[in-house]
Amino acid sequence: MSSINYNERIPNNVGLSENRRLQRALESWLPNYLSWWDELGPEGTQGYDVYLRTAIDVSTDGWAHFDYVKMPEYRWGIFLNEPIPDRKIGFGDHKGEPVWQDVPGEYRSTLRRLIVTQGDTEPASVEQQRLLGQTAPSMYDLRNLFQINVEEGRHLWAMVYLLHAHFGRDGREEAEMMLERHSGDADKPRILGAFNEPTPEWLSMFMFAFFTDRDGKYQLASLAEGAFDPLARTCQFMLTEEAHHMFVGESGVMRIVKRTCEVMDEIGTDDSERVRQAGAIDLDTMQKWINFHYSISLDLFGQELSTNAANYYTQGLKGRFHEAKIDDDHRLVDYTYPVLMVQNGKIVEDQHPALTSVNEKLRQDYIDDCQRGLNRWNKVIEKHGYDFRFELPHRGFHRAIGNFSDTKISPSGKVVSDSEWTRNLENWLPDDSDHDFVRSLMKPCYEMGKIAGWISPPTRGIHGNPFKYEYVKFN
Ligand code: BYC
Repeated sequence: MSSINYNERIPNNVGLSENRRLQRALESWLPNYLSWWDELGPEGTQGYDVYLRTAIDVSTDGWAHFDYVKMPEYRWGIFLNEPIPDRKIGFGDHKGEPVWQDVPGEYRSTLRRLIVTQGDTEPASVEQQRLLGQTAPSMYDLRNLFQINVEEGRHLWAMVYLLHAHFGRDGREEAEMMLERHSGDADKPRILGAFNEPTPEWLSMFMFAFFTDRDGKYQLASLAEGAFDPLARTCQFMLTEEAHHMFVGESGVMRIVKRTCEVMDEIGTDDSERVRQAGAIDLDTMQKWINFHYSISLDLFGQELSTNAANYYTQGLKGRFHEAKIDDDHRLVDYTYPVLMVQNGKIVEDQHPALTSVNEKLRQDYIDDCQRGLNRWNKVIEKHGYDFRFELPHRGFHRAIGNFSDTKISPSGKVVSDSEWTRNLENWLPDDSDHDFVRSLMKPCYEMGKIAGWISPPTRGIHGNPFKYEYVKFN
């Protein structure tokens, strides 16, 4: 492991300067990346100086260095966590063997595919969020958006490095394709469904950061368990950055809830229409956003029963969340797992081989984590004395992938007819008028220390600074 060399064009702790060929290949990808950032990164922000955290070291304090940076000049680098000496494979057929530093030939295409799928989501999210810089509710939020954007860009670098370093010519071609597919593009869309949905306003931004980034946490944690050590170490490092993205999501929604409750207190009613007239986002509307973002994020875990997932596990490529903490044989050949299915118009629970159910197990871990966040939001409502509580819809609601994709399920988990679905849709998911309303609130508020009326300020600022701080210099 070499230390980070910041004088290089591409800062890294992978000894890039000792591998001229790889260094040249990545340096020739850099201008393509920068023109992609220019074209599809945050719109109109090239000259802004942003108070950003940049990784300068992978040690606990070294990755949190703060300074003003113009985003196109951000030091997108390649950072892997330190190797764990004598690390052994923790699950599957190769359990107990040393981890791999190179890609075994027989798993090459599967690993490449996993890395490409992971990598594809990173620039996708930047594309989805590219217009949000025009309507942030405060300078603090604007800065957080840009922090997330540059880190997603760095996560793309992380995957592109692996492709270049370990997959030869087809890896380089895949790296090119990462910049050719675009979110929502009819001809060349991003690979996974949720990454082709627009993120047109800040309620969606916070929900995306809470629900969809959290899928990132669980997928990265599963890949971090894997036998291919460079991927595992890369994912470990990405997870440290991911935590801040989820914080932005959870605290963002929390601040909206708080503001809404304050407005309800002020006007003396929780009537949705009145709340909207008072310029806040009513809780019913927020529930619809939860229903949407949660359900499309559930799809990101793949099918409940997946031979792909079973193979990834058996081959040691992708484990379960916190694999080592689970008390079983880590091979799963003789285990079963409960999975919900639709049979004869009813939802029933069946036991299935645990191996083919690993996607579902991961989804369950994710659901439990989401529920904890909702409980925290609900506490705010409870504190203000209102009866309303947010709920996660049933896992079968509004699904496009897996067991429920052909059946209409209500948020409460009832199988419903097509006509019942259509009749209730406007109560369950955002419709045009909801979108119009939320968009109507989106006015930029960029005066230092000021904030839009539909969200409350954060309890603290960034890196010990107050909320009233010049987080972005517009120049
Ligand atoms: N959309 O056997 P199955 C993040 C496809 S987010 C479209 O269940 P598998 C981030 C599937 O590809 C984390 N297609 O699949 C967050 C397969 O295709 P083929 C991203 C889908 O492989 C915010 C077929 O359906 N990381 O980091 O077990 C901001 C059969 O499905 C979808 C990863 O995803 C879908 N939603 O599971 C920035 C980790 N779901 O074989 C970043 C890497 C499934 O028929 N990826 N399909 O052509 C994986 O581990 C797996 O590919 C999946 C799918 C878990 C996604």
